[in-house]
Amino acid sequence: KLDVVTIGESMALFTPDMPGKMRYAGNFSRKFAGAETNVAIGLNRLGFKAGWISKVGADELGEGLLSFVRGEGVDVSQVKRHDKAPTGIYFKELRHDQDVRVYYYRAGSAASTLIPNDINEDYIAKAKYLHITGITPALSTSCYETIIHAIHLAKKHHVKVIFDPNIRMKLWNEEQKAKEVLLEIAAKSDVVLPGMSEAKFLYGENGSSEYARAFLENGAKIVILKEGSKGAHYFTKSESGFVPSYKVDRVVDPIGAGDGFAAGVIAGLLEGLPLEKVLARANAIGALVTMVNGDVEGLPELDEIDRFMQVDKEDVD
Ligand code: KDG
Repeated sequence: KLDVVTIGESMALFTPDMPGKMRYAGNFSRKFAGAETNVAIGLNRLGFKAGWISKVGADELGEGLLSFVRGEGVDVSQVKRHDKAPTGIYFKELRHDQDVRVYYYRAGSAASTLIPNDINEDYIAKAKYLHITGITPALSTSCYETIIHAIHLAKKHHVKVIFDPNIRMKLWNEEQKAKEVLLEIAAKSDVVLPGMSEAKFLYGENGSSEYARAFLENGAKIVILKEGSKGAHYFTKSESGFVPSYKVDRVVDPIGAGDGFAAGVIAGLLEGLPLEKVLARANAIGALVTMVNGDVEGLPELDEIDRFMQVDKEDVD
């Protein structure tokens, strides 16, 4: 039985071995990543069972990706292979530690051909949470339909929906469409995890409590507003608070921190922790992910999180 099911595209990820402009890079490290599998892998490290619904190309990178995700303890029984469309690729350019860029080579990829029929109802029905990001509905119309269908199935079977808007403007053709779709999904979700800039994109310039009220009125039960390295706010109808994050001396690679954070939130909610504690741990995971190159390589186990939180406390004292 699964704790969490997630749906989306993962890709082969190439990172130049040296910082600087990628045009000069001759040597790359090949990794694998994608927001949804980042979360699933994060959950596995925390002791939970996650399953991933997707498509990969019937190609070498697809086989590598499948082995990798399976090797990280995620159930890949619902991942199909596409004969014609390839596995997507993305590049991560670390110009320097404050300037990290991504380049996608994923248009027409296998995962972008996902259709509602690819979803097995029983698979979703067995989970406690369905994790959705705003990346998948941006990939194609059929991906959007697949996400809406999956959410419908989750609701039918009382599976909670957790939504991370993960706005990637490079994937959307029109801002207005992005807003509409992301708000539609947020309205159907139990927990939403927007960053402050995402809240601003969706609702215009405002303060954190105004954003929270807007998301709660739109239908969410728990709103977690992320302020990156500063920390995160939580809001429900009856409680709210802010939980500061942890000090990171040198950010090596910030990409994937939000996914680590999301894995921490889901794990904490599954354990029934109070929101204050849920966010403290999610913040710690986010911080730990930024200290390591790669989206998932820095995802911690529980004992590593405890040690990190303890050291940070001693620093403050
Ligand atoms: O959150 C990290 C993701 O952005 C990264 O893994 C790549 O899935 C990816 C995407 O679509 O940007």
